[in-house]
Amino acid sequence: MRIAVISDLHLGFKFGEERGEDAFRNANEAFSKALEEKVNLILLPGDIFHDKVPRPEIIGRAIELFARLNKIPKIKVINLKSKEKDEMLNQEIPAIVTIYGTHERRNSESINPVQLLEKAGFLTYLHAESSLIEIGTERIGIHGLSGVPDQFAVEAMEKWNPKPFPQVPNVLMIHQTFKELIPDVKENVMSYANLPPGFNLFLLGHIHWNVEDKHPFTETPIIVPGSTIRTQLRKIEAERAKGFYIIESNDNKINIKFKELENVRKFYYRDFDVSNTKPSEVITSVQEKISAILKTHTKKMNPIIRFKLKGALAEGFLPTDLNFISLSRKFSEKALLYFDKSKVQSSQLGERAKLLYDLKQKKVSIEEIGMKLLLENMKVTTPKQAKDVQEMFEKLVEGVL
Ligand SMILES: [Mn+2]
Repeated sequence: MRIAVISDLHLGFKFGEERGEDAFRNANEAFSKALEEKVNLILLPGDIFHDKVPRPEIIGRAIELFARLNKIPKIKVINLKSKEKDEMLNQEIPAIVTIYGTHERRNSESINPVQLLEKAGFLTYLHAESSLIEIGTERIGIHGLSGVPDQFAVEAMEKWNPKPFPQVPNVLMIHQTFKELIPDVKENVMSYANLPPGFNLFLLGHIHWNVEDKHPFTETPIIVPGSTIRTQLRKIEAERAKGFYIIESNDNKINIKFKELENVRKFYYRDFDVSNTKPSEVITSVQEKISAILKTHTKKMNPIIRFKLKGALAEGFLPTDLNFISLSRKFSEKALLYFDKSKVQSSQLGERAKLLYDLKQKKVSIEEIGMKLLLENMKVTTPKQAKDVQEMFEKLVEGVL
């Protein structure tokens, strides 16, 4: 049997903005390619939607998309198991099996958008459930744990404790943070070691870049298709292609291949060192870099260009002096520009610049700054004058004068 694994479609991401079509366009391309590949089953490891309560416009578009998949013949669920139940169903279901992700999870009394698509008959979702699926003469075990808050993921997996179905290939889908994939995460999250034994393949949603890995003990393949759309604009997202997987399972042997999406908006990521540079020089240099990128950019769709700026600006300048508004305007017809200034520092600041900087960082109150500037400008020389000015200022602040 042939299975497509498509993850993190994020339908509705930036809806109504220039990038608003990207999620739908990419999902559409992935679905078209999956249909061309004549897959028997599509697995979606979470985050079909970007929002847990999507607007009807987005749900409508999602329905149009999923209706295209009705062409795939129905499959049969033979057995459905969880902690609470073990049902022999022998029932036909759509050939789309999913879990819901972190972006879709709602409280247990509410209906999330993936459950809505299930009610509409487009797909089946699993939450701490194992399904024995039959397609033609072949069978496969599909096990799924929908997204849970990361701090409860280990516990949820232990409680569920899924067991592979005997004599068939078994695939487990999960949508969580793994410390092997996001090492800088602080909370106690899942690790590969928490994945249960006896499975042939692990399919991970949630991580937005493509990764192929192996379980450290069992060598079971761990596949992260990555999202079909770039949302976080991390450097790694610029380096990895967007796409999905085709899995072929024959006589317990599993063969995987990555299928790249071709019509994806290009994303360029640039590190930029601003050390000892004046803001005006930074702007000029960034502008040249944007022009150079655009010269080589041949695709019709405007690219995303993100600059990660770091270092200490020339003396006397503040990160806030770096203003890219005019650049964004200049290139607004040609590119989507993003500037990350969070790692820009100031070298020894002048006294006044430091005050303003501290104010912007909310380290000092506006009253403290006002007082300091007033004392400077009134050319106060004696402590008596200073006291008078201070009293007057305090009265002004309190609205007494
Ligand atoms: Mn996601």
